[in-house]
Amino acid sequence: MSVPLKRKVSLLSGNEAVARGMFEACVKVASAYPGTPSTEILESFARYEGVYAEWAPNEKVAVEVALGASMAGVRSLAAMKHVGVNVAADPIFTASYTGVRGGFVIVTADDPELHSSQNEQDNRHYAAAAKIPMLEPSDSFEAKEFTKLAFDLSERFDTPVFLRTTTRISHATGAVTLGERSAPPVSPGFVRDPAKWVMLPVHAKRRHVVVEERMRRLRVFAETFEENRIEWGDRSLGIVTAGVSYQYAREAFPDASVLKLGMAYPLPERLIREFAAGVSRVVVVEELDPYIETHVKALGILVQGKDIIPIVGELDPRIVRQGISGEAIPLREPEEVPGRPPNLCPGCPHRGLFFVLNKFKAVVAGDIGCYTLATLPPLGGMDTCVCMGASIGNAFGIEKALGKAALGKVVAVIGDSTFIHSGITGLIDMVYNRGFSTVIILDNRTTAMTGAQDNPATGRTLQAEATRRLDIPALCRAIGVEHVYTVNPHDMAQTEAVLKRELFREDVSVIITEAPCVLLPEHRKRKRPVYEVVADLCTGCKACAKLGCPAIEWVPFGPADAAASGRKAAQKGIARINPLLCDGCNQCPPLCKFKAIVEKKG
Ligand SMILES: Cc1ncc(C[n+]2csc(CCOP(=O)(O)OP(=O)(O)O)c2C)c(N)n1
Repeated sequence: MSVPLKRKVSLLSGNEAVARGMFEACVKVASAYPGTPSTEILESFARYEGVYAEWAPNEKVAVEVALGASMAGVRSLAAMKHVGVNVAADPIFTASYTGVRGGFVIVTADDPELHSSQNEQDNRHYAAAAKIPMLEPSDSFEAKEFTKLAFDLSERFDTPVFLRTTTRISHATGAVTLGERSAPPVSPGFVRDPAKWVMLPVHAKRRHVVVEERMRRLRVFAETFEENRIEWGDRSLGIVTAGVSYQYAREAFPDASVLKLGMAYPLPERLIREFAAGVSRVVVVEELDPYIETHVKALGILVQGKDIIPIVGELDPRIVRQGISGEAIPLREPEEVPGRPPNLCPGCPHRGLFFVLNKFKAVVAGDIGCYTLATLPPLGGMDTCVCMGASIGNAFGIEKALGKAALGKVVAVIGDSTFIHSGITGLIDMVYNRGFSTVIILDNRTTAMTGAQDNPATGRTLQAEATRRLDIPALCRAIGVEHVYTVNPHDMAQTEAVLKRELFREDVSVIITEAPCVLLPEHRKRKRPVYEVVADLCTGCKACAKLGCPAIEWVPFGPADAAASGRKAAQKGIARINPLLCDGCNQCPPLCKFKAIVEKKG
């Protein structure tokens, strides 16, 4: 990215604005694991010159790398989606004790409404639990400014700082004033200080006292922090709000008095009291949990919140207006848009695996990735999905619960990136504790679900350097798995044969399905065949439709069509392959026993 220093205002998404803020704050080291809605922070930052940005194998490692960089006196940041903080919580809670040297910021990108997540947790609680201050921007402009502020606060108070965004902040674009880079007050170099960096109980005990003293100073700071501000208006209604909810509240009640909190933790008690005393009715407008509301109530202030504002899902100006005013505001007429259930892409290698796996009627302990879409009909191929890496542990637990009866009936499926993220330890458990379930690693050469990021098994870094490629089969063997096989999931006959053998083996097996994601540029560049249905041979049996491939369409016959074409009256229609969608994966031709699916010539 060429950095437009001369242009002073740019339209940036919240994620791009955070990256710009990192650049202006002279961040040296940034580490992340992809996850919607946070992914583009590192992707944008990596394009600036002279910075180091990496994909870590998981969020815990990302935080450890960034903390290490901070220990060595440079500014650093770790970014993740909300559930990533669960994975990274261990180093985060103790980083609160060690504090920092170079400014250290952790971005938690929350996902109210679960646009792309397995839960809707509210990570403001993490700030309070870990005793780490948290800033909450309410648009792209603030996303950049708060990022810079977070680094200043981190160094000033010797603490990691959370920057919390939500999907609408991360992905919406807004005007951002671009600034110059300003050098941080610290300089690189590791200074030995075991009492600060080595968290033995004897040291940690003293650091806890430091943390509490820091919290006391931060509480004082919060009272005069200029991003906690009162906007006086009509005093009959006072809204306390933060983040994107501030925009909704302002739009719904442009004349109301508003206390906008730029710092979600710690909260400014005196300012809240002053605000509440100046208005006749106080309402907290916040998405998800009654986090601010609980705090305000603890101050003995009469306040409304989740009794009138939903606790589940995102808000919008209509919901806020309706909740506070009590008037029923009708929804706009829904647009006439045909429903489009999510589906695996045409030619996706995962489809071949799940089609075959279905034949075995096994319990499929699943995981998170594109392949989770195989849960939906017609594949209906996944029975559990909890969090990244859970499939292998879940499968082993099911095996242990069922005992010998589980032989041939329990399978774990997990993507390459997810296996590296947090599946490896589950596999070690299965080997160590003498399991016999089958683990299938779906290696599509990328982290597809979040937009095709590189990972340790792709041989390329975030900053597009060639690197050593993690050898997944060798890794599995090193763990102690004796039966490791690689199959091409588009070759469903071969995949079925290997599954049939391994499912019933009284020992752990790993089957790696290896075929590139169809969206990878190197795959798209390859010349691929296109298949077509020979209309005269198609009997309308729909065997091919069981794949659920979006390229296979169904053309129903009108009342006269069957007779006119000389077919059996029972035939309801024929299959057709959309040549624009067909990826030439060759999964469907073997399914047609009438040999009606052939390669299109010319
Ligand atoms: C703790 C956590 N971090 C990140 C994510 C976001 N996420 C969901 S699946 C996934 C990786 C998917 O990649 P892979 O396992 O290779 O499967 P693919 O999508 O390529 O089939 C990521 C990063 C998440 N859900 N949870």
